[in-house]
Amino acid sequence: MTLKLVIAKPSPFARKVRVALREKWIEYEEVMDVPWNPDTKAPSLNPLGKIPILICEDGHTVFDSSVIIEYLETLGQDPQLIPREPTERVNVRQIEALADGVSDAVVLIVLESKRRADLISQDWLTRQRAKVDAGLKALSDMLKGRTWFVGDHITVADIAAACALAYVDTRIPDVAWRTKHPGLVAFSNRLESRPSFAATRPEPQDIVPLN
Ligand SMILES: N[C@@H](CCC(=O)N[C@@H](CS)C(=O)NCC(=O)O)C(=O)O
Repeated sequence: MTLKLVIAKPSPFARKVRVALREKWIEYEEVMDVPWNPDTKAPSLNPLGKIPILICEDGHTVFDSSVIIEYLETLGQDPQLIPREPTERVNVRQIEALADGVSDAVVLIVLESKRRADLISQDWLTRQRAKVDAGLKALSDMLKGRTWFVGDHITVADIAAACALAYVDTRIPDVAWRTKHPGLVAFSNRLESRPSFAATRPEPQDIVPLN
């Protein structure tokens, strides 16, 4: 039995893990699930009902993209995506949290936009949009035009940031991050040209409207 990863095609969190598995050349099987649909399997595997979820060879499940990637690190396959050195580790984790926060804000914008027109809160959309703008500016400032966020090879910081950028493009393409942050453009182009990213491009998916 191989590892199974429960994913949705647009999910930036699932993409982080899909890229990590590919970068490490770990074989796995993808299981599609739409966590917003009534027939979703996610709640039976993760009490939070969220994907991605890793189903390990002995059947136990690991959820939350950060924890899954931490688990993948224990399998001993290079490249090491989370540094062992404590200061570098905290830096990588901080950038990952920032990038994931941008993706979280985009998810909230998508969900709010799908509500019945008279229920949509413009204040809420503005609040989440401000997080996207501030998060992308902070990522740009932290990258400082370098090739990698931390150290001299790919880490989960780079993976999470590139996944967040592509997710912004997929869901809220009017965010003008390319004109504001040229350093992030070069970074995103470089990452997206890697086979692990090229094979996992986000594909938009219809969501059942929530009220
Ligand atoms: N912190 C989680 C976030 C995962 C997440 O928000 N997944 C979304 C899809 S992009 C989901 O499954 N949402 C379903 C729900 O909230 O009910 C991670 O990094 O894995």
